[in-house]
Parts: sequence; structure tokens; C-alpha cells
Amino acid sequence: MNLTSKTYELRRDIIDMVYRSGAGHVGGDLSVIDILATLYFRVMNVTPENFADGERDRFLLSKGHCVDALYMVLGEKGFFDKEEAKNTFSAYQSRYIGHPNTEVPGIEINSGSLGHGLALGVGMALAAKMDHKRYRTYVVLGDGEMAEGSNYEAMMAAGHYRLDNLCATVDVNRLQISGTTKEVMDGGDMGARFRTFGWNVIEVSDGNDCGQLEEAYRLAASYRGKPTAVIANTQKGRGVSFMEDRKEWHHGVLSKEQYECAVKELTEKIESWKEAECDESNNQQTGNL
Ligand SMILES: Cc1ncc(C[n+]2csc(CCOP(=O)(O)OP(=O)(O)O)c2C)c(N)n1
Ligand SMILES: [Mg+2]
Repeated sequence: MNLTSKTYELRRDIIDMVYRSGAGHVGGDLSVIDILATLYFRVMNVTPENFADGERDRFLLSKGHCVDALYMVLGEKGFFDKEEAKNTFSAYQSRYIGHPNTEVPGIEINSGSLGHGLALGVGMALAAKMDHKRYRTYVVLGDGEMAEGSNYEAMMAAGHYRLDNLCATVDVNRLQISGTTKEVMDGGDMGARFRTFGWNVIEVSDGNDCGQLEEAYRLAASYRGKPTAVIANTQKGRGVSFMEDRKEWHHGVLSKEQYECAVKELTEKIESWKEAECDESNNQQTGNL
């Protein structure tokens, strides 16, 4: 499976779900989807079949408002029927509510109140060390979320306990709810903040490139003695031109015209990625590469 075309199919699923429900956080969904897809399809040892196994890897979406993207990845992974999530997202009595909750298969923690996921991840990683378990814990945070003071206490504890089985990813899309992260709360260099607390830091220049992300996670898994922070430089709204880098799409809802325009653009991109994959595999077969 080529992951790039898959992430564009997932983007189209997200747009579908947000349009049908009239709810969601589409900007941050589109910046984080490549991170989620790389983790679930290339890195983590977690499936519907092994979810009850204590050795499964743990995934925590601390920027819980982007659960729309997580639902689509978990659906694709077979945890539940994607269509069910699309049709009932944010509806009365649906389990697919607007932030992660553990009633949904595949979800480890309730989150959405920003600043909680990393501390919970530290606890899980520390428990793995104490219980001599091999699972790894992955936490995904937003760059605006890094204004929450609780993160810095969690970073300090992770460094202190040398939790090399913990990997945090910060989705640095440079925007939060009401403006740029720099304008709203400028905390300075993201990597430097983690280094101060004894973390190994890997900068990913294009955090919407699954290949770069996979390489970063491979390096993180082999690093010993420190937790790793992957600083993923992404773009909010990535893949839908009129949403890219625009704070208005943090939780914007699409009109019919906007929906049709977004689906058209994503479908064209999916087709061109698929053509490129086809050419690549033909070239490989004929030895042209
Ligand atoms: C404790 C807390 N305060 C405020 C909010 C409201 N809120 C939801 S999303 C958001 C902005 C988050 O920005 P960022 O972490 O950069 O997310 P992304 O850009 O990836 O969407 C805020 C302030 C919240 N969910 N939790
Ligand atoms: Mg952000």
C-alpha cells in the first residue's frame, strides 16, 4: 500500500465526515493525518486483533479535537466501520463524539482538554519500564497545545526517568484556534524546550511527508537513554488549497460548493498519486530506476 495516496483518500473521508455532520476540526485534521497514517500503518504494533494484549503499542491523541482524523485512520485499520463513524459523528447518542473517548474501539484515553496526553503517556511508558514490557508509547500534541504548563512537568518527568520507550510528536502547523501560535503564545524554539528536559529531538522538515516521518520514528525507536520528540513541521489544512494556512478552518464547516470543490481537488490528487505509483512500479519492473 502506498501511504501517500492513502493519506489523500483519508483526507477525502475527513472532508466527507465534516460536511455530513456539520462539525469537526478540519484544519488540524489535515495537518496531522500523515503523522497518524505513518504511525498506524508503518510504525506501531497495534491492531484490532491485539488491542487487548498488554504488549500492544499505546497511542494517545493529546490534541483530541482532531479525533475526526483518528476515527478515519482507526476505521481504515478495521477497528470499526468507517461509514458508521461518518454518518453519526457528533450526533446525539453516537459514540463517535467530537473528542476521543474510550467507548470507541482503538481509543486508549479520553482527551480533548489540552495538556493531558503527555502526562498520561509518561505514566504508561514508566509502567512499561516497571513491568518489563516492550511496548512503546506514542503521544501526538499540537503546537498551540504546548502553551499548557502541564506539558513541561510531563517533559521533565520523562527526561528524569529516561523514558526511551516514549515518543512525542508535535504537529507544528504554526496556527492554533485564533491566530498564529507565535502571536497567541510564543514559547520559543520547540526542539530546545524538549532538549532542556533531557529529550532526544528529531526535526522533520516536512511533517506531511510520510517517508520523512517513518525515518524519524525508526531513529526514535533505536535511540537509547532518552525519550524522543519528533518536531513535525506541517501545514494546517494541507491538501485543500482554500484551507491551507488559514485559521478560519480550525473548526470551519463546509458549504455545498466548498465540499464539492475540496472533493474534486482531493480526487484529482489521489488519481495523480496513483498514476505516479503505477509509473514507478512499471519502471521498477523494467529496470529503469
Ligand atoms: C484546556 C483547553 N483549553 C482550550 C481548549 C480549546 N481549544 C481547542 S483546540 C485549541 C487550539 C489548539 O491549537 P493546536 O494545539 O495548535 O492544534 P491544531 O493547530 O493542531 O488544531 C484550543 C485553544 C481546549 N480544548 N482545552
Ligand atoms: Mg497548531
